[in-house]
Amino acid sequence: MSSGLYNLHKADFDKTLDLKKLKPYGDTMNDGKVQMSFTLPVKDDEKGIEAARQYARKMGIDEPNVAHHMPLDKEFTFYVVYGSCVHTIDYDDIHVLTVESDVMDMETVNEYIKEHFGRKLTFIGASTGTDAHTVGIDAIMNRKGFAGHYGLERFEMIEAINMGSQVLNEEFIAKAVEVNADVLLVSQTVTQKDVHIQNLTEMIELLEAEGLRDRFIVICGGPRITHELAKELGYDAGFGPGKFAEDCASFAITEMVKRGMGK
Ligand code: B12
Repeated sequence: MSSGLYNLHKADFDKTLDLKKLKPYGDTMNDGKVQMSFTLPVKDDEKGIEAARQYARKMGIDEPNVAHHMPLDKEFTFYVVYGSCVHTIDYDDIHVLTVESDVMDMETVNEYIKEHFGRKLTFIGASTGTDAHTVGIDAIMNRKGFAGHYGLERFEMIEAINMGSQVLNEEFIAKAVEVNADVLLVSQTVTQKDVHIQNLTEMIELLEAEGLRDRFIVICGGPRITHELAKELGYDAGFGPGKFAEDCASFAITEMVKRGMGK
């Protein structure tokens, strides 16, 4: 164990930590140490290294040290910079909107559905719009699942329909109606030019226009999706990295019961 980590366990730990002025921890409390990487569109030479240092200083990094630099091309260089960040944040003033349902495991989800619905529930999912990324929605839906968490296809009481990627919102909604889905799962990975916001918004607008919004539980997910963003855009919930089939299924079925959609 490094001496810094050892210090964490010493009795004076709480005296030096001020959550109102939270800073990164590197080796000692409040040292603000961070390591970051970025690319500058310049040659890999001494001038480029100085540019990286100056840029880091402007970002609030004190005594920046260019720990690594590597040319990506003639005119592009990758830098790893290490230093102490001067900025602090008030941790006590942070309020995050999170999904508030208890997470059940696969067996408990199945039992809950049997008890409250007495039938299989249909979950339909897709990566919509122009988004070609499938790994996120597959992680939630594919039988084998992701990172040791089984996907919805494996849940005995869930009929999981995965439409894949680049599915138009109209096509997705039409299929949801055709199969009489209970839960809609939308995945968005690409966020360039806020394309995910436009696409997610269009989905809700189409559902509303067709008078279908209240018929389904509508959930979105992806690397940059937070529950707060999802709620803002009119979704029932949003899930990001580190969330799995059981998180999303637990939310959907308890929410359906809350809304009187059970038997
Ligand atoms: C693999 C990959 C690809 C593959 C995709 C193959 C496939 N079949 O999916 C290919 C090579 C095709 C690809 C293409 C492109 N890609 Co790409 N890709 C990646 C990469 C390396 C990994 C993404 C991934 O699979 N993550 C693993 C999954 C499991 O994580 P996840 O999606 O976050 O899912 C988890 C949660 O978010 C959540 N979740 C996700 N969806 C849902 C849905 C619901 C309902 C729920 C409940 C939860 C949930 O659950 C999952 C498990 O916890 C990332 C970089 C990276 N390292 O992340 C870039 C990345 C996503 N790609 C990127 C880009 C830009 C593209 C292209 C536009 C590149 C180009 N110019 O052509 C194209 C896309 C074209 C298009 N029309 O979409 C950018 C996106 C930048 C941005 N913010 O918009 C990234 C971040 C790379 C980068 N640093 O620039 N890509």
